[in-house]
Amino acid sequence: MVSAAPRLVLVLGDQLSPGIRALREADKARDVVVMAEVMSEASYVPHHPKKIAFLFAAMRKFAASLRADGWTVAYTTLDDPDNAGSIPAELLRRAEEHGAAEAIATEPGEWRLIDALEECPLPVHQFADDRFLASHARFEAWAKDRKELRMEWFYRDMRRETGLMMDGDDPAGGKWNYDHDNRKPPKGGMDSSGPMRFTPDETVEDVLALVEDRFGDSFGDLHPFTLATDTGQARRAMTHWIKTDLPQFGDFQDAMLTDRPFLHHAHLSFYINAGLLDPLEVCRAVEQAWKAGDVPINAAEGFIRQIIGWREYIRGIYFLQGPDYATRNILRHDRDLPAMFWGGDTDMHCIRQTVDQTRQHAYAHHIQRLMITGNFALLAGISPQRMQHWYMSVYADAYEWVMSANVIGMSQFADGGIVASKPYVSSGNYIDRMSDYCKSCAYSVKDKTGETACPFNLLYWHFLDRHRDRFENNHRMGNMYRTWDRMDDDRKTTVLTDAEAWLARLDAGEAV
Ligand code: FAD
Ligand code: DLZ
Ligand code: SF4
Repeated sequence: MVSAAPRLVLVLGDQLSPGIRALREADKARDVVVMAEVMSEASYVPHHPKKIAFLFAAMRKFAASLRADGWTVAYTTLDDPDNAGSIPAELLRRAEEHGAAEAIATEPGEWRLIDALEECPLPVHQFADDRFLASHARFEAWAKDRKELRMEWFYRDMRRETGLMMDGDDPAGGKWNYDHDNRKPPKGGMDSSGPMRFTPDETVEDVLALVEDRFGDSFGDLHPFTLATDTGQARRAMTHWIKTDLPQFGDFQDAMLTDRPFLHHAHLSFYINAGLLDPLEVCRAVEQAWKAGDVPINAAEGFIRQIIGWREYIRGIYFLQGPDYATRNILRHDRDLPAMFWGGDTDMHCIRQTVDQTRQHAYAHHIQRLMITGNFALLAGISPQRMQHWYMSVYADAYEWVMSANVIGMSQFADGGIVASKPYVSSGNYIDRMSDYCKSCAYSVKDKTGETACPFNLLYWHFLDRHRDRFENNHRMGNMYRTWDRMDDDRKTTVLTDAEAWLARLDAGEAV
């Protein structure tokens, strides 16, 4: 009997889950899994070297585990002389090598790559990525006919559908959302040992040498490299975090401290997004810790909401809104990204801390991304597309499906309010309340005008003033405009003049 030609089974660098759809659809005895380290993916933005090393090491280990499980795997390393340079080109090369006439894949998380697979001369069937709770159709059905796409309503549906922290039809503890308890400022003596660290094995060492050689000049420290690079390690990291930090996660979710990049955050997004951890598995483990009485309800609910609420919702918006979403810029902000985002000198301690940690760890926690770098960019009028490019480049958990609605929508309000009902902007007061940054800053958070005034204070009013037409009737911003309107005219003029002068220095490339 003549055996049928093999199909190629594409597994991308962020699809490292043994149960991924394309593998479930494939025939282990006949088909060939294709995995490839390619320059097109490694350089479409200047990724942080830690991100590249993390993904390549995890890809190599995943390929080894598939082989051990009986799959035929055609794996291409970046330095393979035959490497064709892109995912479609690698598929074509492998098709010729194995006599395959078609390929199957799990839908990638970026329109860019979905389109590239559609245009590939080899037919590639893309199956839905069912590692997410809400399919595209499910999210569309939820969004249809709604005037406002607020995350909270979507989240409640996901609670009901998963049964997570539910008491019959009601939320456990009687409330859907305990966010109110999750905004405590940092307190003295707060400590955490941080995420679990892993010593690089031989596979990781090989990848580190390659990445050092090819991407050593990009922004970001490759060493020390202590990330988990397989599911076993990622599960140990998760269990460690649930035991050591989850109990405090809720209370101090919004807090920021100098030289404490992780505080009580999970540091699990790298692993979940690459497929090493299943999001529902993480949520069930958290629910279990709460049921066992080891974790307070505000911590468990707060974390589960981030995963089945925010993470799913953010992806839903990206696919619902379509490929042009990432190009939106409703506020017409067009300022260049200042050098301080790439490590250039600045007197702003909060920015310096966030950028330094990002350089070291390819990580910053949510409030640093939203209320330090994001808040600053929005107030200063930096182009949202340049911001998205920066965030995509520097964070190891960044893929467009999760970055776009966070940056364009939540952080920069560039989608006109689909994700956020009002812009996430604040003066220095918020940062002072939620961190210890201002104590070590060259600027004074108490000063509202003058050379030493905190730039967030100046730019906050500048933002409100220049976007008055758009925001003054937003009922959540009325108080802000009333405060501004109560200031006497001379003071307003001084604030705006000082803000303009500060922005001029920024534009001139001064280390402000
Ligand atoms: P924790 O604070 O411990 O949160 C738990 C988990 O919830 C995270 O691991 C993550 O999987 C999920 N989560 C929480 N908030 C979000 C959210 N808004 N969107 C999606 N998932 C969420 N997250 C990414 O995974 N990739 C990104 O590229 C990304 N870019 C962001 C850009 C901006 C401007 C902002 C404001 C947020 C961004 N986030 C992104 C969301 C969030 O900041 C990170 O998920 C989080 O900091 C990861 O760290 P952690 O694992 O310690 O998370
Ligand atoms: C991010 C990334 C990088 C840096 N390199 C590769 C790669 O060489 N091969 C690969 O299959 N995937 C890589 N990835 C992940 C892809 O960019 C990701 O699959 C798409 O962005 C879709 O989410
Ligand atoms: Fe940041 Fe202003 Fe505080 Fe300095 S004073 S750390 S610039 S908020």
